[in-house]
Amino acid sequence: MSTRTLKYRGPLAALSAEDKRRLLDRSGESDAQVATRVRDIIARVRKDGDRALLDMARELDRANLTSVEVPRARWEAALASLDPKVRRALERAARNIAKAHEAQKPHAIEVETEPGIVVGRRPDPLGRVGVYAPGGRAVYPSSVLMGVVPAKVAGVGEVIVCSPPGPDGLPAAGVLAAAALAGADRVFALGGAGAVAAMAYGTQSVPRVDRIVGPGNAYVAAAKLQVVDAVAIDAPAGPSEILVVADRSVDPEAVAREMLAQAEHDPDACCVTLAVSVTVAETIAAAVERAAAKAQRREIVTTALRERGAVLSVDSLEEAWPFVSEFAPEHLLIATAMPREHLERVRNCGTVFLGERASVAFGDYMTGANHVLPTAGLGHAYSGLSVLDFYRWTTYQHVDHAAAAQLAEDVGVLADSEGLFAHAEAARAWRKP
Ligand code: HSO
Ligand code: ZN
Repeated sequence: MSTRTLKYRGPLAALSAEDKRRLLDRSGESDAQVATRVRDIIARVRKDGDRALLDMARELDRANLTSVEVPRARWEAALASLDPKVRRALERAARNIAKAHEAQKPHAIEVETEPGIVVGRRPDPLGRVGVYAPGGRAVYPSSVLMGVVPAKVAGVGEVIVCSPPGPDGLPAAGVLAAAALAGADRVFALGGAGAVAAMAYGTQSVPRVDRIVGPGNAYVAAAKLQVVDAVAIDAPAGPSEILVVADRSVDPEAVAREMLAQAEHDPDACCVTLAVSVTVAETIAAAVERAAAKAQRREIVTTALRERGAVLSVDSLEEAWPFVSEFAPEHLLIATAMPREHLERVRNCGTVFLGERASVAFGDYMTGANHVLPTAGLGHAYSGLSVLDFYRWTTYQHVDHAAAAQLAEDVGVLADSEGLFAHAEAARAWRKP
């Protein structure tokens, strides 16, 4: 059996500084050519609107569209003809996502900072949100649910879905069905940077949105970063990642299954296991190699493992936790005897799975947690998609008569010190109650 599938094997402590840096750095080169092409596409959409979108559908998707909007009857038909087993499972997933995200809803707050001074903050659902759903290799109806359901739970006024058309002029049937099931309001057959530009700036038929969410390819990611002057975006999400921390209680085959599950997403996926003791690591590495050789998506899996796959040993769990927080994986699986005990030790992970039974696949589809998560180590700064992404906040303040008189002089002093005399005047006018 080949032992060459995994890029890194051996003790974590023995990794060279260069190898460790390579393992931690999943940022991918920012491609100047992609950025330039995206800039052109955005300019074209801003200038020519629908005309540009229809031309690009022909050029890039080989789709001859007369309109970019997909009539509701089409997506409802896609849902009606969905395999009933798949439909029931999607409905179950949607219910759990709704339940989990309902519980995350924010509340308005009011606080009296001094007697008579009240400061409040109220969450308002966004007016309109755009959910992007990729085509090609990553046609994931489950990801449509992860964007649309939380937006609807938040009370967003209108949720639109954009997904690239195939040659028949329609997005993938599963994406259409999921959009219908999740309660999307409008669907557009639009892909790539053009879709992002249309949602950010609006065209004759695509309404501009307040926030764009959902994963996409390099063009979509680059486009999102170029439209932040007009619209909010979600955390940048790239190729899938998993970090497994395993002790000797774990079934090596279970760890191998988890490594493969994320590896099959993308040849650029990053799958790493830290195992306590050299022997456990060796057993897991062998299980991963065996499973990879038999994987249905073997090309993708073996490329991912060959480029970035690692099974490394640590002497103790204590040695693992600092690496976990530094690595900041999209998914952390704590496959140890007492997983919950370690939760407090970890930071920066997109989402954490507690115990070998908590397969990442459960979270990817069904637990109700969101699977749109920060990757490439960005978990140190960003969180996964949640209901909170679908609000903006209004703050307000109220000052009663006595409090105004109390504030006047100190505010006047600060305003004078900044040379803002009209501010001082506005404050001091209330000196007398
Ligand atoms: N694991 C992916 C999400 C997904 N899995 C969709 C299955 N379908 C996020 O990295
Ligand atoms: Zn997945």
